[in-house]
Amino acid sequence: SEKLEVPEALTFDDVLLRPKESRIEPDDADVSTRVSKNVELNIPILSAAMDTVTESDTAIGMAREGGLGVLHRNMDIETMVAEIERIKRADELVIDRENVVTASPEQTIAEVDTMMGQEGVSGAPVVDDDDTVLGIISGTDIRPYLEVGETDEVREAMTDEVITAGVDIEAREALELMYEYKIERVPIVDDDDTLVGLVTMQGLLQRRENQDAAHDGDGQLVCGAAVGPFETDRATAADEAGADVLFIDCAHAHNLNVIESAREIKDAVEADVVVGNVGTSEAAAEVVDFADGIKVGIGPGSICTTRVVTGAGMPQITAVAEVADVAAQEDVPVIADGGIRYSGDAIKAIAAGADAVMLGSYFAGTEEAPGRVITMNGKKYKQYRGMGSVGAMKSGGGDRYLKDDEDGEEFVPEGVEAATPYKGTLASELHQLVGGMRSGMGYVGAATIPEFKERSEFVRVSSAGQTEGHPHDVMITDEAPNYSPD
Ligand code: RVP
Repeated sequence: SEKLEVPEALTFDDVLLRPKESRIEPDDADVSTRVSKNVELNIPILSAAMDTVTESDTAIGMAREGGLGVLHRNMDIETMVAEIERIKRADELVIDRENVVTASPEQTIAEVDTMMGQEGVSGAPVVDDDDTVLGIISGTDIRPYLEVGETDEVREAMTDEVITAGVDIEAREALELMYEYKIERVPIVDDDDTLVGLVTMQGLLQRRENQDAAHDGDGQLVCGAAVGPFETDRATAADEAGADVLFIDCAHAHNLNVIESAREIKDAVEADVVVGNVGTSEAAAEVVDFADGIKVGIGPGSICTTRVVTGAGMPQITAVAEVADVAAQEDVPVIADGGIRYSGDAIKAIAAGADAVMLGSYFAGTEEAPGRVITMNGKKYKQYRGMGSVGAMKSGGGDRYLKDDEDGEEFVPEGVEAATPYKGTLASELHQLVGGMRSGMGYVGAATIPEFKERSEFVRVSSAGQTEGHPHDVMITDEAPNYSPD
């Protein structure tokens, strides 16, 4: 029957990268990329919009390492706005006035000491009622008074010859000022000496530690946010709060209602809009004219049961390659979402045509990820669940899978609730992931992601070849940081 003349579709384990002539050492490989038309990253990695993967801690960690965290949408809009603001403020050079802890000259030493302790700061600009900067007070200034003059006023103890700077100060200048005058903080003032912000040494050092952080045009960390396909309110709120990329969060974006609504959202916001998930060239063709990025993945996720529950899906390497062919015509970036277990899978997804990859389970066990720590048989795990699982849908994500009935009781889930081994920090996981990807680029002899996409070729692997590729005929005695047997 013609019905049975079916095309083959491949996934990660079906293919390997053909090794090629190379002069590229892994450290030389440039892994910077575009995640959407206007947003660049320094590593091609995104953390999934899932309630056990990405809230602000994960997003801050991702952006500090050069990637992008995508906030999940199982939270109300207000909470999401606060999360976006937290990410945006995290590594700002100049702390905004409203977030600067200040002292008044009439406060007592005891009061200011308590206040600094509560606010977790070790110094504060001293301002009068009009916010004019009069001085600065630090732990060092007040220490001598604590024994003998707790009721003395701040004006007695403060340093009144205060070094200030204007709003256009750059990180390097701020650091030079601090070194020259041996100070820890520089109040930022306008022409009338009114306080408008603060630069701290701690903030500067944090920024220096993360040289490869992904920043927006204002020097703030980049931030992504998931929005439901029909959630225009959430989209505009996230946009106004400063999210750089909105992700239309849908399990089947080749739904024409979803596409119509995504177009409307795109017109209503300034942020880039990534549309997904899709898995075929036909779906890509429907969105390529307006999407700033296309996200690919129908059923590859580790916690996803879409393929078994619905019988529909596309093995991920074929899905990415099909979509990438269409996206390339309009120069729209492609994100491969789901199914990545090892760094080798991630770089294969890029070879298939993706510009960046999104992972859930890989990050769910990290310290930064939300979710409970569970102990089983003396080992630590963290909760990891699909957004289409019963648990996640009950706490709000029901419309992603469009299956909940009126009272929300009888879900037909397309995901499971699981646990994943507790890992270390996000930074150490990313180090392994990106390190492996760089090595893959070395094997292919490509110095950049675009060059790698161009130059890489696949070979097809048999099941014997697959077995050969994993450790075999040995008993693993020590855990490797980047490999665990399935
Ligand atoms: P993985 O990295 O394999 O854990 O997959 C993560 C991806 O799985 C997510 O980015 C999302 O596209 C998909 N997902 C999330 N929830 C579900 C589900 O419940 N089916 N699937």
